[in-house]
Amino acid sequence: MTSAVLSIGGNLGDRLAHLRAAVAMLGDSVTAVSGVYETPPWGDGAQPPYLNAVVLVDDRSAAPRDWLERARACEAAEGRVRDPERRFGPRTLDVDVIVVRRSDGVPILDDDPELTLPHPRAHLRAFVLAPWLAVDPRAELPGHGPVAALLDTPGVAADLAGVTPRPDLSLESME
Ligand code: PH2
Ligand code: MG
Ligand code: MG
Repeated sequence: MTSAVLSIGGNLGDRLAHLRAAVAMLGDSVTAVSGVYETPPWGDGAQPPYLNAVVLVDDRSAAPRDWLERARACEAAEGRVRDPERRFGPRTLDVDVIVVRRSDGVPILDDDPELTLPHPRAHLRAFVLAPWLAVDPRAELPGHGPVAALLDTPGVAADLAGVTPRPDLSLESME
């Protein structure tokens, strides 16, 4: 059994609809969903702003790779097209696996380039850390420490200024 922290984002098409579709596809594994944030694009030239959020998931039958497969299934369902020339280019939906933990809470570490755990750039990304802290005030990034402290590091703190909560947009289920 594993739990995971997933970062979801997108900057093409109906951005909110793509994020909502990801949460819906993750289904019963979802234990918490952050608010939605509008964030400046990071990397790779001019492109539209993103919507970002963080989803916490838990599934007694999921191995670490299953989270990657589910992430890719969500991206494919939302029409994600990968441009091999533009690694950080615009996309309808991106679902990144940030951290995976065993049921006893021990983080799983892996240097596999296909699924590096924890995510190798998460500690640098205010658009991951801010929603994550909002949904879990005690969040820790293995190898880097408390997420609250990471948001205070100079580069991240500067980026945080551009990370804008959008309380008018919600991913909570509308049942
Ligand atoms: N994802 C990227 C590249 N740049 N910028 C923002 N603001 N949010 C993202 O989710 C994002 C990005 C590649 O995964
Ligand atoms: Mg990403
Ligand atoms: Mg990705």
